[in-house]
Amino acid sequence: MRVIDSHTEGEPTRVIIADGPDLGQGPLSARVERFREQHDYVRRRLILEPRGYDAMVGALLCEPDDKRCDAGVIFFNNRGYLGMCGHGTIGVAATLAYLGKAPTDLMRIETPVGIVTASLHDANHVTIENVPSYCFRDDVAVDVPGIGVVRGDIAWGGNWFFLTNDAPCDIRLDNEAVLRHTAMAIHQALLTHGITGEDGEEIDHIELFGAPQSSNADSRNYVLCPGGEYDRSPCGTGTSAKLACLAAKGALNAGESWVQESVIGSRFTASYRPTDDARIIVSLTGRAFVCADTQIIADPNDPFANGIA
Ligand code: PYC
Repeated sequence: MRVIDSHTEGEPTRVIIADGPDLGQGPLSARVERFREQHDYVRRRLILEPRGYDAMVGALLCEPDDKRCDAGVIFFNNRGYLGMCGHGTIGVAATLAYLGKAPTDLMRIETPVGIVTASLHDANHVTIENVPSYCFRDDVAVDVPGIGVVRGDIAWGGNWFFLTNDAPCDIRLDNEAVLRHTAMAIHQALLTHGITGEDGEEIDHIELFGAPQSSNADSRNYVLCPGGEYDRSPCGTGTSAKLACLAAKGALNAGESWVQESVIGSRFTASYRPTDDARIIVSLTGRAFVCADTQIIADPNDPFANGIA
């Protein structure tokens, strides 16, 4: 397999551009199931050590089912498969630009949870428009063992998020161990108490907010992803979920700009427009940089060819 690695505001994306698994045709949601059942070793080979590492997100480009789209994409990580991935979509756009294959106008990309668009301003700056986002429940109290009651909102931004301002410390990289412990405990408490997204879906991303460190940002976040790693970028789907909650509370108007800082200080600039059915479409801009163009080798005698499980 040939893969191109990039990072979007610090968060890695590994795009398979040749010799990936053939998942056939049909809806992307069905193709994800085929990936999971028949080719999961590809996910493990690319993402787990020794060829990958836990923060990495993979992307398989495929034929779209919806012929209005330029491409389809399935995102995956160290735990499994993601509905959408904002930083990953920016990484895919920068990768296509590196390969000289990016459409000059708007790219329409099909994901298992809906269609997104990406437009390149140059080789690195990309604006994406996400799937519709919404706040599902606000001000939910969760009793977290060892921490106490934590209050937050539940929102969809292409993945399910629990968003809380009850961070135990400043959102800084040198507090990462405490932030991770808190977010993991909240995730476990949500599971224990059966608190879910719509239709019983697992809330698998936890987002802690605090004050920004730069004067021209609005907020700083720490996002725990499924699989236990934190997002180095401000998380595209997490920023979308944040804007859905701000919009629901009347705290941000359509078209107003929101600058979301990540725990490492990188940033996305976002805004939204409303839809007819009380959801919002978030548009966000960030930078991605290609950092490797690699041939993945799996020696048949290598006991860790499919990752260290
Ligand atoms: O940017 O949406 C995102 C994302 C999800 C998981 C990691 N990054």
